[in-house]
Amino acid sequence: MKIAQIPTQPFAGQRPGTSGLRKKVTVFQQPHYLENFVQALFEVLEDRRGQTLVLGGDGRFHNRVAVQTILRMAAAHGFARVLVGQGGLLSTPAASAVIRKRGAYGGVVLSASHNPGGPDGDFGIKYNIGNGGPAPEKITEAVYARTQQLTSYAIATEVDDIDLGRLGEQRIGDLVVEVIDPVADHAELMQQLFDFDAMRAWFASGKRMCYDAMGAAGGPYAKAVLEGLLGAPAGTVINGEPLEDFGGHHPDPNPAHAQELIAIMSGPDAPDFGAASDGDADRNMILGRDFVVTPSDSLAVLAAHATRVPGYRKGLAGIARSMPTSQAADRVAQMLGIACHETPTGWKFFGNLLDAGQATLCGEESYGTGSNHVREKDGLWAVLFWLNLLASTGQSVEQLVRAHWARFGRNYYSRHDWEGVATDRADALMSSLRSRLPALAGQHFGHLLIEAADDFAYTDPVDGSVSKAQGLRILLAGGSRIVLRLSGTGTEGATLRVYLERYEADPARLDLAPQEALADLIALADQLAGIRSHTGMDAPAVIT
Ligand code: VG1
Ligand code: CO
Repeated sequence: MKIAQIPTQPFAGQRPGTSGLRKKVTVFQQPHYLENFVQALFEVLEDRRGQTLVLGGDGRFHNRVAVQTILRMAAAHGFARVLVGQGGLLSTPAASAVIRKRGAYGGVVLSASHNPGGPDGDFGIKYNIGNGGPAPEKITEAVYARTQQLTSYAIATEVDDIDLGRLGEQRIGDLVVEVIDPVADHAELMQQLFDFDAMRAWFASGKRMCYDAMGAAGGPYAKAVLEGLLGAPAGTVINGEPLEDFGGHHPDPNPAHAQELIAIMSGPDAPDFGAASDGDADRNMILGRDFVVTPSDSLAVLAAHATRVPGYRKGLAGIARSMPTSQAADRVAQMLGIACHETPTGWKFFGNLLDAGQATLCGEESYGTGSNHVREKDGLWAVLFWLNLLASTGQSVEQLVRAHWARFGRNYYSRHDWEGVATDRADALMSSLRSRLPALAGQHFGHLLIEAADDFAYTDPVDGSVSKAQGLRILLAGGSRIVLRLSGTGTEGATLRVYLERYEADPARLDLAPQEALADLIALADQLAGIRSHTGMDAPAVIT
């Protein structure tokens, strides 16, 4: 092996967003593009020498090429060992589990998550620290700053590719590359948390489920646990083979993109339980028979029933939710007498709360749910939590949710995504509304009263770091909210996310269609922000 110093020049725009650096595959295919980012990362990780790194991705197009490059760069930068998932595969929650279990220094996860894949799709890279969670902004900003100053990168040359199919140790010079089973550590962790006997009995009694892995990384994990350990019949997991282009689908588990599963769950022979996960298997969608559970409600239901599950028998230290996520979990926290923390969007903001023991369960409205078992959201974990509840209560998904609404009231919720907006128009919309926020408090719009309006800022209670401009909030009397923010994961133009929430306690009004229940707020959002006029669009591209 030789180590080459390859001359390079900075690329603009290598700043990680909500969850790592995401760009079109064609951007990553430019010579030196990935190498520059990895060089900047390794330079920032000053005490990396002699350490163990975890490496893997969601299996999308360009994954294998990128894995070989990063292995050669790890060899050139003094790492002692890299644990890489077989086939280059590691779901995001599995990478987190492996980092924690093996005491690794950190991990590199190659994923653009729920974004489409393939040669014309997206690719991404993110770094996770030793607690298994996404690098905090302090690190991602330092990496970005380095990318803007690079003149060369170091990489091992005159070496063979690692055989990613062969389990066990191989070498690049002094670097030991260990190809590991991507599923084993995560599956073992699941068995520590959930009542596998009860879930096995649930399947044995003839209950059925359908898990849509959407042609992405979640398939092997779901098959190993559901069809393997829990004895669910073969075929319980659909689209279970990870494909480089996800079969041409958009691997985003929501009712808009998981239409095959929605059709199965609303069909005449619908199984009892439906679930789906995204590209890197950290998101989850939960369905009952002809019944969709919102992610915000899912978090609240899991929190309310947590002590029924072995891993959470002792109760919860606290709950954390991202700011746009509905306040359903807050009501459960209040009932339990524990804190409900409100953080900016993105899992990295949960890390300190979890490490400090201030939160046990976390959730985001974007189909993300998780706990202190790892430091990422975890699709299969959420599905098993629900399955454990179905098995231990004997109730259906719909019964559990309706009982929850009857007890706590219902937080009607919807997110409207305006995709592909010209960046300058989206910025103009946000800055115009931002400048008018101070004047909104106290104003009436029909029967709606605005109590407060601000640009959400967060001070991390553990390390005191401050994150500003995390979303425009319009808070109305009675607990209703309108939130607007721009996506930090897209790769084309800007995506405006409009989050809408209304609380309803009247037992006679718990069964409305969400878009109707939220109609006043939807109209007010457009009136206040001028969404249609700014974007020139008639309707959001995706409603969840
Ligand atoms: C979106 C979601 C956010 C989530 C992030 C990463 O970010 O809104 O809740 O944490 O994706 O999820 P944004 O900035 O586009 O709104 V994943 O599964 O794409 O890693
Ligand atoms: Co994801």
